[in-house]
Amino acid sequence: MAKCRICGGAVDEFFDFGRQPVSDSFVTPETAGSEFYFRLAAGVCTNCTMVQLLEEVPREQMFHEDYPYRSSGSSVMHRHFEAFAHRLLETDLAGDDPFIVEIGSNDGTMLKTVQKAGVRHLGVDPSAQVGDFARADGVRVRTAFFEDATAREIAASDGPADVIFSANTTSHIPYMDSIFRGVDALLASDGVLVLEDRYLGSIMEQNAFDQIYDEHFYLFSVSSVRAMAQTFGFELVDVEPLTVHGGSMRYTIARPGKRSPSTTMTELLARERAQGLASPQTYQRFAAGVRRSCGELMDLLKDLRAQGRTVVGYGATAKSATVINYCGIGPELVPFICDSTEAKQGRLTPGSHIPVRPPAAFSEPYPDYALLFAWNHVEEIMAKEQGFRDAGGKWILYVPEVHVV
Ligand code: DWN
Ligand code: SAH
Ligand code: ZN
Repeated sequence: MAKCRICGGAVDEFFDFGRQPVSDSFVTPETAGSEFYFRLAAGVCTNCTMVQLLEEVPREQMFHEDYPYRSSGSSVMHRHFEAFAHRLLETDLAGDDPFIVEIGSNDGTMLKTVQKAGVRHLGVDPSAQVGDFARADGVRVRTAFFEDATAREIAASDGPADVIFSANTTSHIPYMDSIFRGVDALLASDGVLVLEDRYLGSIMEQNAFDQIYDEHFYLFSVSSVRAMAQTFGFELVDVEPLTVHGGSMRYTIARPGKRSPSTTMTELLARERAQGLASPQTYQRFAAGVRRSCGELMDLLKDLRAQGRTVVGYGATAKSATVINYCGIGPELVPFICDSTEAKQGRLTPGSHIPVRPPAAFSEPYPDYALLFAWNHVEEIMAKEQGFRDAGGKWILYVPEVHVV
């Protein structure tokens, strides 16, 4: 039985997707086949309930000069981060000479608002290309992996941070022991660490099995984050459910006794017990759901091909690598995927090598069906592509189950 990366407890494996490629390695025809593969399998810790991968992908294989994902690719996420930055500016960043550090600052979408307010900030992100976009916007970024040593250097050069913020990043980092040692070195004594990430409760509810991929080493819950904070000498003091990314959770963590815990946490812990996030049956049901969704999706795609219908993919997401490669979707079923990210256009998806094309390709001409891989942005995308529906087009979704709208 594998050991939990957080507490050393026994990890109970509940699904094995087999050998899968790194999800954001969009290749060229020349580099196709060079993707890094690993065994993608997920388990739940029988002690601290942390859901985690059974195999770690070397971080340099995932996050590097050419990492393509940009937070600003979604206007909903843009507004989401702007709103939270404003909230911080009115609360934890309202003191004298405040300082915020963001772990996983990406293209600066969140820190841009802080920068405009003239507040001291520093983004930390190892992906150089996206960091260049942040710097072009005047955001201060250090191209590095945040960990113990990096944090100590920042503490020495810039002093303590009132806020350390991290969205959809700490779930990508197996070495959370080093992260929390770094937070301890960098965070002011009454400072807060604010994490937000896709929420395990929503993933289980929606059978969103594509959220399991190389970058998502952990899938956080209130219960597992509370245990993680405690393990590393901190205290979870507040939680806030969020609707973004198909259902996320914002966690506020402080040094023990520094902030009074909110009642929301007690309610959500009770809800997680009722949902069975610590019971093996929940993960067995999830595993059955994965097999069902993949079978139904492949049947639908093959039927549509047999009928001579055209199907294209919409949103070359990292999570689509799990759906496409585990279910066996190839260019013969989905000839291309359109995506607004320039760094992905003209490339091929990892493993299945489906071409990625610019958004204009979607309406030249519209297909009969669009398979929505970016289902977590469904409202934003369907509103943007109303013309597709007006032309009689239909959307295929596979979360929470396979259905056509
Ligand atoms: O956790 C992560 C999240 C924050 O972002 C990272 N591990 C990597 C990445 O995951 P993802 O690629 O699954 O994220 P998204 O936000 O679901 O990706 C959406 C994709 O769809 C992007 O490539 C942009 C594209 N897109 C588009 O073509 N048209 C997105 C929108 C909103 C659109 O209108
Ligand atoms: N926070 C953004 C980006 C999330 S994508 C958002 O929520 O949209 C994950 C980001 O984490 C990538 O930009 C990746 O380069 C970064 N990352 C991965 N490991 C990291 C580490 N140890 N320290 C800082 N950033 C890291
Ligand atoms: Zn554990």
